[in-house]
Amino acid sequence: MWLAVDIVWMDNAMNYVIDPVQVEFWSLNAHTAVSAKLLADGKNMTVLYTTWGPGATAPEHTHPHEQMGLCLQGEAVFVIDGTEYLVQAGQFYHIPGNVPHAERNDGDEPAILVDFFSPPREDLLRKRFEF
Ligand code: NI
Repeated sequence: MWLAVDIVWMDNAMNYVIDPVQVEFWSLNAHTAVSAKLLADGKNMTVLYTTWGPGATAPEHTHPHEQMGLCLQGEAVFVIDGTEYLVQAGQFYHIPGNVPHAERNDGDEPAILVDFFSPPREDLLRKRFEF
């Protein structure tokens, strides 16, 4: 006997539930070996999913947006305000606005990071990294 259960999948324009597998990848400019997916384009924040191949790098940069995130897979070195931090799968990070930072993957396996930016990153919404 079947129970009547309403399950709503991703057929809603608001995308209340987001499956990264369904989101298209694009190459993140100004980075090496980093691909990105724009997971959510919210009113007050932007969520970006990035995959970092072995040896991947991001240039040191600074933006007014507050940036928080988590490492879903692998590990990444964050240089935040001149100090290096190793962020491993399952760990989170927090970069206040206007604090210089860079990231890289020194490991042998791809790393996956999910970033939450507030206010929204207008550049990333255009699939361009400008900060
Ligand atoms: Ni940043």
